[in-house]
Amino acid sequence: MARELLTQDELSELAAELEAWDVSGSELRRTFRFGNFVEAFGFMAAAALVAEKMDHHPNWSNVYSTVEVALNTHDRGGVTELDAALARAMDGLAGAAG
Ligand code: H2B
Repeated sequence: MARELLTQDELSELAAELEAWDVSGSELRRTFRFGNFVEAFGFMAAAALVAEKMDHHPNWSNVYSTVEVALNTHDRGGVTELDAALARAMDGLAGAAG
């Protein structure tokens, strides 16, 4: 099920798939770097719509052109397939940036 914690094997597979993400802890972490604030905020606005549709929301912060993201499933206390799906969506939205 999407809301079950991923196993160590599944996390290893995910680490190989999501090259730009740090999969080592109890959350998926990535720093996105854009050309300027408007691009960073545009990414956040687009990602927010995806997250709301999924009913699965990122922990993130923004400083000018940088967006730091940490994904986990709060009510499971770790990483589930929902986090993987949101990470993939964010990678798609960021395009070549990062
Ligand atoms: N987002 C994340 N990242 N983890 C959750 O456990 C979570 C969420 N729970 N978004 C959702 C909302 C829950 O609070 C609502 C009621 O479905």
